[in-house]
Amino acid sequence: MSELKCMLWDVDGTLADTERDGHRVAFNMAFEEAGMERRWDIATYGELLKVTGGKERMQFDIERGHMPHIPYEKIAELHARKTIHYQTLIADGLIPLRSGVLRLLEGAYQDGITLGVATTTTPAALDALIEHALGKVWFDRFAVLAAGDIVPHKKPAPDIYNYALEALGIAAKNTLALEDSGNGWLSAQAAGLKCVVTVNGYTANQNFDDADLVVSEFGERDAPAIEVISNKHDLKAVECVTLSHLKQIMVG
Ligand code: XBP
Ligand code: MG
Repeated sequence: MSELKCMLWDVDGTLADTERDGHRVAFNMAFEEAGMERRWDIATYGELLKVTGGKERMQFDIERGHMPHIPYEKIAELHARKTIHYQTLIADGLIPLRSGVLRLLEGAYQDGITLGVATTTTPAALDALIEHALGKVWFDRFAVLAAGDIVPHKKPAPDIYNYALEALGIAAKNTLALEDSGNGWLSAQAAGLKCVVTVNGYTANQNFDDADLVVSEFGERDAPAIEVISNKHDLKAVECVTLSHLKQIMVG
């Protein structure tokens, strides 16, 4: 039985649906700008999401022969341009937060729960989303922003969660992860965290066996009820995910 002291949030797919209309579009803009023919359509990008990290994703596409070979420095350059395009898309307000995200974040913050981010995404991309979708005040409200290349191995390895826990000095048993993908769930699980999964179009058919709660959305009180996909702790009345539900998961 453990108290909920900390929530670590994944970013892409969890805070907002950034992949299909954000990151994917930005990669294609960078490919076009560099005079490359490769484009990642919606279905192809879904396959490529099994590889976490944008640079790693390009490297994978090259290695399987779907993009011409380019040296790693060129991949990093392309990725830097992609990040600039992504920042512009986010600054234009194209990607809203998912339902219930702000409600849960604000409720947890008011309740004194430590909040942090644990993501594979590049810090500059994370900053853009915080500034334009959440609001600048959240730069001070998150106690740790763990992102990108600061750890040797990206999700599904546990490194980014372990990094955030160590930075905060908070035990895994008091921390809940919020994720949207199979790779994210594996990462949180390997770090010893309980985990709530909110699926999306790209992740709905992935494997979340033994996750603590799997839902279609966090949802809102005054909106139609969410779909509960799995409910390990037998929580009652999950019409939307509340802070009370998250606390019950930790003691369950
Ligand atoms: C997100 C990722 C990232 C983004 C693109 O995974 O894998 O690579 O797709 O961001 P998660 P970058 O949500 O599990 O953290 O291009 O900045 O890597
Ligand atoms: Mg994610």
